[in-house]
Amino acid sequence: MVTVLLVPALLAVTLSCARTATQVRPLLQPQASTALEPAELVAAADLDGDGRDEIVRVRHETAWWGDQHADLGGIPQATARGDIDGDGRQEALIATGMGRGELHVPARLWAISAQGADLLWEQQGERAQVTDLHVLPDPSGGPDRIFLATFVDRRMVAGGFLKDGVLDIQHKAALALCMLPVDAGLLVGRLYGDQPKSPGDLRLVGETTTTIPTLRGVRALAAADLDGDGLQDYVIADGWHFAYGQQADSTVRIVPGDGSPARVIARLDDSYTVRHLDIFTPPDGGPPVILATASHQIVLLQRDKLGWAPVKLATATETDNAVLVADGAKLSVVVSGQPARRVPLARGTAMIAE
Ligand SMILES: [Ca+2]
Ligand SMILES: [Ca+2]
Repeated sequence: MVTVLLVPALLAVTLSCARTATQVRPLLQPQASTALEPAELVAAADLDGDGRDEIVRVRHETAWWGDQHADLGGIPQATARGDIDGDGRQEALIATGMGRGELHVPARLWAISAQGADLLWEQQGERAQVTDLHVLPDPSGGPDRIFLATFVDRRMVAGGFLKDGVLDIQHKAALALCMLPVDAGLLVGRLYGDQPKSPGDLRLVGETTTTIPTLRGVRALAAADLDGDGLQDYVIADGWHFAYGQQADSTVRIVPGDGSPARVIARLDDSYTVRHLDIFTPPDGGPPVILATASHQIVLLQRDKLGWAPVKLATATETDNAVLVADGAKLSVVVSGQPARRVPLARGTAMIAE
């Protein structure tokens, strides 16, 4: 930068670029956080359809929202949101199962609505653990569809769409903790390969099965059209290692839908993995943004002029989760914990290219 300031020709170029770069938008920046009541998991959805998200918090296996509460009977494991019954109001989905102090409960999926908590699905088994949960639009225009991945024994994970309380299994694979239906088929991310402690991988299961190169095992998946070219791009959290405390690389990678080379957009050095990825479009417009829940921090990834800029929103523990909360055009991220925290997001001064 010093060199640029000393060379008038380069300075002129820089200023000219600044003048012509009208398609810029300030990055979302975290504001001072506020403490909320303690929660082991937080969920959010616009339960009454007024354009403002309601927050659901789970503590001691009980969900609390508005003036209601419900006993979930298990440790919260995953959350997602969508209008699963097509009534124009969202439901907050919460998966529960086994965990510390709870070894003999079934895996369950709950739908929290303005009316109450509905049990959508339940499965007994030696490992009651929902490993992945997505709510996806129905291509035929019906209500949003639920895709869920769950252990069916100690090692095998099955994933499928939930229909009338029954899991319509699409795929099974050992330690495939994440599965995501995409336009081209089903993305299946394995933590480990076929041999004990061997690296996991990512496969696209369609009419044929292809392997998408990753750095070892995969822990989280998301997909969206990030660059507006009409093609789905994949976002992948990889780098898992069996000696994760020492050897893991907590990387976030984009596989562009146009076939151009995959690239790492973030490497989170203080975390050993990214456990969850969410992609959202800010209510005031602009390109999609990625919310990454890592083992030790919550990070927002946004496109800037040079690539992707990571912004740390909060520290986190290995069991915390984070959800985006919209209140009209006002955005915040709510992070579980003791206490839970709300981190408002506001447009700052750094520029983001559109
Ligand atoms: Ca609402
Ligand atoms: Ca609904």
